[in-house]
Formats: sequence, C-alpha cells, structure tokens
Amino acid sequence: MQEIKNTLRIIPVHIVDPHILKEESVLVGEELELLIATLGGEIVDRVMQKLDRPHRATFIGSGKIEEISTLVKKTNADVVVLGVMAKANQIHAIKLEIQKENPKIEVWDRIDLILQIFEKHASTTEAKLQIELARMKYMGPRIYGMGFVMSQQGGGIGTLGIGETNTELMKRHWRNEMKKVTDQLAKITKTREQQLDRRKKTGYKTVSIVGYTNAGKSSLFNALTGKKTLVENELFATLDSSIGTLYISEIKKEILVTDTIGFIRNLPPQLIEAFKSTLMESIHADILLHVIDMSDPEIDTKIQVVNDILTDIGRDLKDVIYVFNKIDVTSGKKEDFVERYSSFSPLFISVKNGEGIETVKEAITERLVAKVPEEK
Ligand SMILES: Nc1nc2c(ncn2[C@@H]2O[C@H](COP(=O)(O)OP(=O)(O)OP(=O)(O)O)[C@@H](O)[C@H]2O)c(=O)[nH]1
Ligand SMILES: [Mg+2]
Repeated sequence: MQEIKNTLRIIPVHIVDPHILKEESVLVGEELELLIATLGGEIVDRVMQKLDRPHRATFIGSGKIEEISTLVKKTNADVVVLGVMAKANQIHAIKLEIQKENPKIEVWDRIDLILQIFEKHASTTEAKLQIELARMKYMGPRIYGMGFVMSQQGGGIGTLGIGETNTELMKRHWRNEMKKVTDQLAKITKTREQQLDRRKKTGYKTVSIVGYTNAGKSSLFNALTGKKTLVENELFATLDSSIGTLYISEIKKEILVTDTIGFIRNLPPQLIEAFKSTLMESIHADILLHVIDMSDPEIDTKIQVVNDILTDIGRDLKDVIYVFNKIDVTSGKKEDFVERYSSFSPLFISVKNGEGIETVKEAITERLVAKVPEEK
C-alpha cells in the first residue's frame, strides 16, 4: 500500500444489506464517508449496491466491478473503498479487474481505510507498533503475496504457478515479522503492567474514559485533568492512552484518569487484539466513564458496540458510569435515558460549556468513597 501524499481521489462503494432498516444503512454510509474525510480523501463519486449475500469470488460481482471500472476511468480515482469487510482474495480479484482501467488503482475495504487513518494519526512508538501488528494480522496475505491466500483456500495455486516452497517461504517471513513486532509490543505491555501494579500498590485509584470514537472522551479528559490532549472533530483523533490526575478532596487523594482510543462498529477481533496494550488501563480501571454523544441518532447502537468491545477485551460492565455528552446540541429527553440506562448511573454533561463536569467528579468520589472502606 502506498504512502498518502496528495489528496486521494476516492470512490466509496456503499453495500447495503436489504435486511436492515434504510435509516440505519444511511447512517452506516455516512460513517464511511466521515472516515474518508478523516483521512483527507476527496469523494469523486459514489456507488451503491443492494446485496443480499456477497459473491464468493469478488464480493460485489462482475457487473458491479464493471460499473466501478467505468467510474474509475471517468473520475481518475486513486482508491475504491468497499464499505464492508472483505476477504483478501476478493479485494485482489476486484483490483485485478479495475487495474485494466487504472494500473495504480488501490482497492480497500473498510478495515484498510481505518488502518490508514490509524497510521496517519499515530505518533508514539507504541501506537505505530500496534498498527503494524494489526495490519500484519489483517492484511498479511495481501502484503506478503497472494500465494499464501491461494494456498489457504486450497485453490488456484496451480493456475498462478506459485510453488508450495514459495508459499511456505512467504508464510514464514510473515510469521517472523509478526513475531518481531509482537515481542516489541509485549515489552511495552509488560512495562505498563508493572506501572499499573506499582500504582495499585501505592493506593492510586484509576478512572478510565472509554466510548465510541468522536463522543468527546478527550474533551472530558482535558476538563477533568487540566491537560491538553488533542480534541478534533475527526474519527480516531486519539490512538494512544494519556494519563492525567484529578484531586478528590473528600478522600484527600489524587486519582489517575486515562483517555484512550475510541471504538467503532464492525472491528475484526484481530484489530482490537492488536490494541490491547493501549486498552490495558481501561481493562483494569476501578471506574469506567463511558462517554456517549447524546446528539447522535445512533446512540443506542453505539452504546452496544462499546459494551460489546469492553466485554470482548475482558472488562465487566459493573463499574461503568454512562456520561451523556453534548447536551448543548441535543434534542432528546434526559428522562428517557435515565429510565433506559438507570443501572449505569447516567450523567448528563456538555464539556463544551462546562455543564455537569462537577457531577462527574461527584459520581467518581461517591464510588471511591463507597469502595475505600470495604477494601481496608
Ligand atoms: N457540541 C459539543 N461538541 C463537543 C462536546 N464535547 C466535545 N465536542 C466535540 O466533539 C468532537 C470530538 O471530541 P473529542 O474529545 O476529540 O472526542 P473523542 O471521543 O476523544 O474522539 P476520538 O479520540 O477521535 O475517538 C470535537 O469536535 C469536540 O469539540 C460538547 O459537549 N458539545
Ligand atoms: Mg480522543
């Protein structure tokens, strides 16, 4: 995959499952285009496809590929992005066809797009390593040659003329590379674990901020800790975890607050796995603040996505507080959410105008005060 230098001319392919609600697919499509905007891509045209079931060889089928090829020629596009997760061989097959119109065309699926954004936003060694690992796990077959993919599927090897030895070599190289990165990351994870242990021993309590991407996590983190982490109206502005402190006068102690990477729907488990070291604090925090954009029309879906990922990484939802943010631009009624999410002690805030920040501190204090005696 090439480095991104100039503005990429992108054609999104919105693949619509006829079984889901129209409103929902519109929002999923908007999210895809928001991801493209975050990468700094220019949408030069768009393609829609209603698809009951993916075509085995190409996901979208030959008719659609032809339509896209024509558009690629007409618009001089650099990248075609499928709004779904496709298999390496499917992407490859599409690419082979479209290359007839533009030999330099890139074909990505939604995960490739997310990985590109990660790469653009990564600043620390840890984030970079995690992205490299995610990319190897997800795209290894595409990077290190199609031979591996073909041999996995048990078909097409003969026709491509890739010998078994060659395939084995590629596989081994891929595994070695992955092991190098995994080892480097393991060191960082270990350091983090030791830090966490030390903090726990010295009695530090930790609060971790989690939530869907762009919900306002870093904004809340800054408001609570007085730090200045990057806040952007972009998806995945934050890729690392930051730590700040908050003084709780009732217990006369500082607590640690962490901000971390946001979540998004339909992430393959390998990707989440690759970010484990960043997510470590969230897994072990005493309290989780789940920040929710209350102005979002997909609020319930996104809450569910976050909960599913938390559960996946092994965090129970017991000590989670729901923090509904952006009430300054929300028309929905608080009462409905209070009722629906009563077991998550819902709070309502606007980091933008400072409303409710105190209630967040109070809720944290209340939990900590309740916890301290039982632990002594
Ligand atoms: N209207 C309004 N906008 C807000 C509020 N809080 C945050 N925002 C905006 O929401 C956008 C995302 O804020 P961030 O704090 O970067 O969100 P995040 O959850 O850290 O996002 P990622 O790190 O990208 O996952 C920014 O444009 C903020 O200015 C709020 O209370 N009201
Ligand atoms: Mg952030």
